[in-house]
Amino acid sequence: DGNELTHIEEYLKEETKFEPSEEMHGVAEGKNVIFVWLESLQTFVLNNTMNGEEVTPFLNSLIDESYYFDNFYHQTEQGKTSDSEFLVDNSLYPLPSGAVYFTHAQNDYHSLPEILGNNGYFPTVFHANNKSFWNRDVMYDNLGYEHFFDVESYEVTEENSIGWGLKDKEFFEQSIPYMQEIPQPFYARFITLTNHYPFDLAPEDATIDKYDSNSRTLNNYFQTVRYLDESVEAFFQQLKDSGLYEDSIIVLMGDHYGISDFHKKAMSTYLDEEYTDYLHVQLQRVPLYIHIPGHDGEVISKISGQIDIKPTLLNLLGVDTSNDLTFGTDLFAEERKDFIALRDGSFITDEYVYTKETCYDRFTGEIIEGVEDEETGEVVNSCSPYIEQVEQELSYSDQIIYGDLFRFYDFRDQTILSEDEVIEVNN
Ligand code: GP9
Ligand code: MN
Repeated sequence: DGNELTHIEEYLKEETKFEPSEEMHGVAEGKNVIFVWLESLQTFVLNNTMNGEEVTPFLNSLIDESYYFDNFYHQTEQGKTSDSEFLVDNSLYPLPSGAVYFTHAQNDYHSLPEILGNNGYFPTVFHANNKSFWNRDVMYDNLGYEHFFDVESYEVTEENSIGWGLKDKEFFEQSIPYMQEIPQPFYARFITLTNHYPFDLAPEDATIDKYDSNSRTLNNYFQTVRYLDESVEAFFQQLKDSGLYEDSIIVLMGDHYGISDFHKKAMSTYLDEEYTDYLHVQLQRVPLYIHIPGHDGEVISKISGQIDIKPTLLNLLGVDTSNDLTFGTDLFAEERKDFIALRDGSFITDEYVYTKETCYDRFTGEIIEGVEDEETGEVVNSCSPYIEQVEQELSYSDQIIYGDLFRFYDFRDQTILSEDEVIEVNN
């Protein structure tokens, strides 16, 4: 019941409540939010070459004109893209197994689209796939999206499709006219598709070689990543040509890894680095750009994750977040929570990476050995103080979802309702 929420509320107010940046508060007030989901894009291809060629020329150049976070981690599990959507909209963790989009699509949430909807925004999603994939149609409705431009909104032919469906360049191009019609300001998500496993691409769309290794997946990946880079470049141009650019901020984010640890050998050859558990965690970094026209931006290297997006966007848009309950904190805040938790209990702090019961130096990857505590006999090291808190935090988030606990919370005056009051509200 609502009692469990008492502890959780207390935890969130004490451990994850930090003052959002005053300097960035409201800098994008009233602007459209164009949020591009970069399917399967990982940070390791950015500012990198393959056979001497730059893999992502446009995205590399965009770093100089954006707030770019180079130590930003995805926190998804089995729900893949849908988990990343859930993290962004709710600042809650996805579930340890299964997809929350399927299992808890009827819960009460206090989502970003709902809050923005109440602040005069039009929340919408563009994605050229069946509306019921990942149960999106049901979940989007519940989260407060006004409209979902699904595959039915696009002209999809054999020529303009590959792999999972409509090619990304076509997808963006066909989306522009809709963007000019919908009410502004909007909060619009664009979910790309071409850079999806198994990374198939028509030969005429390839502008970089395949890689040469024992992994067909990694070999193909560079070509679809380059295609994604070009699609985003074209989209920026279309936004400028249509006049939408000036009134918008553009967020670009990788949703989750594309190359699993099944491809260790090829990855280790490409990166010229031994594939350790430490490297595996570091490969969970995905790019995050916040591009605000008129701002020079900067590269921000502090540790960060998808859990942090909701409070960050709300603060940029000038929405007060003091009554919200989130596990993430504003990315521009001076003081932030000092760890990023991955869904499997691994975590990253300023100095350490912890995974599979081993503590590593974040910068060198060296293992940090423990010492035996004389009193308890327990082996402790620099990661030990965080282990319990990370478990606690993930479990609190799970409790909120499993127990549908936000139905007991009145966000306006921050009070916990009793079972009877909840029944009354619903009747
Ligand atoms: C499907 C697309 C890809 O609509 O979002 O889903 P994924 O397999 O990456 O979760
Ligand atoms: Mn995905």
